[in-house]
Amino acid sequence: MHTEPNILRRHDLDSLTAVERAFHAGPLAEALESAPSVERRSGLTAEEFESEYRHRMRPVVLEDHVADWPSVKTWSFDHLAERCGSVRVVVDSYNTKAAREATLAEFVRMLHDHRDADTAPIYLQEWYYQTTAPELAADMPEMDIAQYDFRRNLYGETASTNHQLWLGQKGGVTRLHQDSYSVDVMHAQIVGEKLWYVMGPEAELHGTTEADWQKLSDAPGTRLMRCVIKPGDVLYLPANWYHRIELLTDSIGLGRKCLDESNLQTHMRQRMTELLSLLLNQDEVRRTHPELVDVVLMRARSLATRMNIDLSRLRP
Ligand SMILES: O=C(O)CCC(=O)C(=O)O
Repeated sequence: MHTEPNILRRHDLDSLTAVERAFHAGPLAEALESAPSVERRSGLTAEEFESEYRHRMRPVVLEDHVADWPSVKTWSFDHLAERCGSVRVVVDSYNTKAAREATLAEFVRMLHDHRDADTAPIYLQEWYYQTTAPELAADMPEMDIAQYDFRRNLYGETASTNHQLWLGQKGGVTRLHQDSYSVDVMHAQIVGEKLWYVMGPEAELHGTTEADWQKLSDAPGTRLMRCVIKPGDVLYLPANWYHRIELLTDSIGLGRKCLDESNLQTHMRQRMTELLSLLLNQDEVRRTHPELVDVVLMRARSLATRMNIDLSRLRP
């Protein structure tokens, strides 16, 4: 059985907990306090963004880049509850024990009720709103800087507009992770503020719960940085950068992924590896990666649906 040596890339609960703990106390937490900020730029043209950041694979916060979006100007939690309150969502979907179905209106009510309660913050993570509330898309128009997204050539227009909304309560956390399939992150902040800690793709630490966090913090490849994004800001992170997010206030953000053509080969290889492993070796995969199988199946099914693929047939 292959065990991922880099603790930052493991998905088992012990490793996830050890990494999360390192963000709260110890050498990594101390290094984060003084970590440099991700560069902030305002008024960049799409060409400047391309040449200064995307082609050089440098993270950047584009200040106020979507400040004129209707969502940034008008949205609140209550506004969304009024517009699409009956839509069903899965709250706390990243926490298998806490995950539960609710309507969006119920989620917003829970958010209000939890405000003064001594309970864990609730988070509606990765809501693929376009299948259940497509009318919201008009309030988040396509960004000029995202035109390079190669997924529309691969999967068609519908599948490539598979963006996600993240709605959560102050204190909510998305643990450190890299996005799957080598896609770039473009995260637009709509309501509230979020703190992002990011690390370069070379960041690596072998070991288990006793890992040497000082070594990681000191390594040049770690490239530890932080930034706070505010309504109207867009954070660009090149593919495979690690990120961990903490909600400084109640928050709504749009996760919009982009596939850079230069990552096409890696992207296809990762997708094929997943699909072929599921198809040809599912029992072994269930044994070695029990926490990932259902997620990967769900993602593959949803991509197939959006691509209009009939899963009961071999050929059209
Ligand atoms: O905002 C969050 O909590 C997570 C967002 C994220 O991981 C992403 O957009 O890739």
